[in-house]
Amino acid sequence: MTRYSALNLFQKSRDGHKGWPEAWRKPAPKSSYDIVIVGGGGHGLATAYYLAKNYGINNIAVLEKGWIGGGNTGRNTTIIRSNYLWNESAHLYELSLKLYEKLSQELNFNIMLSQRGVINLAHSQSEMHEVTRRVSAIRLNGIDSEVLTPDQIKSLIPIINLSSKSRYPILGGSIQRRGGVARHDAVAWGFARAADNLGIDIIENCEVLSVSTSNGIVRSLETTRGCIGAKKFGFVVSGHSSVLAEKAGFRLPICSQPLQALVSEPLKPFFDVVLMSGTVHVYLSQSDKGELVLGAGTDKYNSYSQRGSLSVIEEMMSASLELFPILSRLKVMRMWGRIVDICPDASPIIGNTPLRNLYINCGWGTGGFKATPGSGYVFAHNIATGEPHNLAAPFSLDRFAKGKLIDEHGAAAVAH
Ligand code: FAD
Ligand code: PYC
Repeated sequence: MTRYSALNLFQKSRDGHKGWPEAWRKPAPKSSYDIVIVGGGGHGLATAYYLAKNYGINNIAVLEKGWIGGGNTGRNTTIIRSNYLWNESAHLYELSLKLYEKLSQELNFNIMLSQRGVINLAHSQSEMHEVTRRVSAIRLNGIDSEVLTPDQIKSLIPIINLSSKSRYPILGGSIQRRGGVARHDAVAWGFARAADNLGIDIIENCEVLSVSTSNGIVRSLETTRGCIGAKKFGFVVSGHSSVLAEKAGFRLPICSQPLQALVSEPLKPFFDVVLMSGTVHVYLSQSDKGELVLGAGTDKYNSYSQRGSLSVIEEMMSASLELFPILSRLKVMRMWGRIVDICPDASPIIGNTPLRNLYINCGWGTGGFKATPGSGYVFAHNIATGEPHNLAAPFSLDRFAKGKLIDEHGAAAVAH
């Protein structure tokens, strides 16, 4: 009997809001699986889901040291888009956006996708040239992108400050109208429930402490819930990728830095796009609760602490006031931070590792939420077949040895 049986539904309606069925089981870990995924964020859960759905592999565990989606997945600012410069990235992020467009139906879980448009501002002539070049490159890849004049920006955001006297006057910008936001928790919960329905064991409160290897393969993982073996392993532990890689005996070209965000007190709906400025350095959107959601760049030091420094918040606030003097009396309600893993070219690593049965998916930096379904889709292919998916092949670890970097710092939206 499934947990969504008629009996459950009947009991739920009889009890009103009591007795909700659990969304996924809480199984005890088995001693061995076909595949173990470490990391119960969106990317790890999506990988497990597509492994089961597309490759019929169900004997899988997802090991999560905390709770599902409690990492970067549950702490990001929910922006999704596919307006990347290079062909390799454009195709990967566009796959993800296309999967997002059908994800609520696919998972039967409302991820609250809102394609309200993502605007990037330009504040100088050289930035306008760069915006125009990017828009052309993006369109050549079949992805929607348009140049905006200041008047068009004003009609989309009537409260924006377009004064030519401001320190960084707005000369124009670009928009991806299919970009927007999606509810981050729902993405994790939707994938978790769907993966669980396909028989995957989601094991929370299960931290991987050490990795046992011999003859070039991973044998098992020592965890806080015992020793767990598998034929194949996938590490998807954003923020701690280098820590896990070191336990497995290899190094990653990654810097781990704090990234912060904050929300204001709630306001009536007035801001129905996502806005970014890499020059004054802030991005903002309005949540369904009415809060303004704001963020900026990373703190410029390596750290595993879960908080950032006040100077970043201060700069973020002065940047928002540059764009929106009208918000000067708005109060900040709360702020938070989390660690992001950043590669030298601001692109992810997806693929094989020096250990033959270990695969890694990491380095999404400040921008991996938008990639969640696409990343899981291509990584599942990699683990199931042993070979990278053709869209993920350029993102292999050995690109750093070959010098084939995919520099996407400009598309990262927030500075690394
Ligand atoms: P996570 O959700 O972090 O999952 C990894 C999991 O691994 C964690 O749950 C962690 O607990 C677990 N783990 C770690 N070590 C172990 C271990 N030893 N054993 C077991 N489990 C372990 N991206 C966008 O596209 N748009 C945005 O607007 C955006 N805004 C952001 C704002 C902020 C403030 C931050 C911090 C990030 C933002 N990002 C954004 C980036 C995005 O959140 C991440 O790239 C993405 O969520 C990574 O997903 P994940 O599943 O790989 O990682
Ligand atoms: O990648 O779009 C993005 C993003 C916005 C804020 C943080 N990351």
